[in-house]
Amino acid sequence: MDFKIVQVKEDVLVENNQKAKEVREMLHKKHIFFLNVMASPGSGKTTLLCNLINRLKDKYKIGVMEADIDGDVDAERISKRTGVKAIQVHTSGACHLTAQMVEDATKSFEIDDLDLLILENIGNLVCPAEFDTGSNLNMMLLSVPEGHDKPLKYPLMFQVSNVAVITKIDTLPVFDFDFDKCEEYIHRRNPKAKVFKVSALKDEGVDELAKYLSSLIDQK
Ligand SMILES: Nc1nc2c(ncn2[C@@H]2O[C@H](COP(=O)(O)OP(=O)(O)O)[C@@H](O)[C@H]2O)c(=O)[nH]1
Ligand SMILES: [Mg+2]
Ligand SMILES: [Zn+2]
Repeated sequence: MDFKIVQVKEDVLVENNQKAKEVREMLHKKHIFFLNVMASPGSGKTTLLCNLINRLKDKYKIGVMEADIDGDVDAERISKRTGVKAIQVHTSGACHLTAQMVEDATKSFEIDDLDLLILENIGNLVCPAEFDTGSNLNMMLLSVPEGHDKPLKYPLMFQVSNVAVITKIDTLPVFDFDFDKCEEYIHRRNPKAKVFKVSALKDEGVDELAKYLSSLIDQK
């Protein structure tokens, strides 16, 4: 019984990896950089994305996919605050996005016109890490209120993320968050991960992150 469940899950992941490869190749041919943003609910994904997009939108044509189980609030927030096209992708109950869902969603854009495609994945530190979306860069966010121990508890999320952004650093005075420990735990999972510290609300550290992303997008 248990073996059967494991086997089905493996098959699903193999199929998803294949589709992710196709998505990556399709976007590569069109010179589109695809950024996948993952984190828990409320860690500041949409707020940071609005701030980043406003810094990048003059240089790049950007499209945003907002994934949620239900509701359109984040796509509306992005469109209102940045003016870029944002679409809402509903997962019909699923707590992660598959590469097939990404491929379907890209059809809502004039895809050939884009330089940068951004996905705000479902708020969840577990299964989005298992499902390759076809992205060029996985950027995960960990907010100060969540605590510095999260890389110890959610190893795969930190392992598959090229960039870890510690968000809401303006709240440091009221939390016992230890940056050095956090960075050490992140690097235990992925020694190559780049770590940034930002407050999207107070506009701290976002410029540095935008410049780093820009340097990667320019290489496409
Ligand atoms: N203090 C502080 N709050 C923030 C910051 N970024 C986001 N928030 C707040 O955190 C809450 C969740 O933010 P949101 O961007 O919707 O998170 P998401 O669910 O990950 O997309 C909102 O009330 C934001 O105003 C930040 O840098 N500092
Ligand atoms: Mg959001
Ligand atoms: Zn899931």
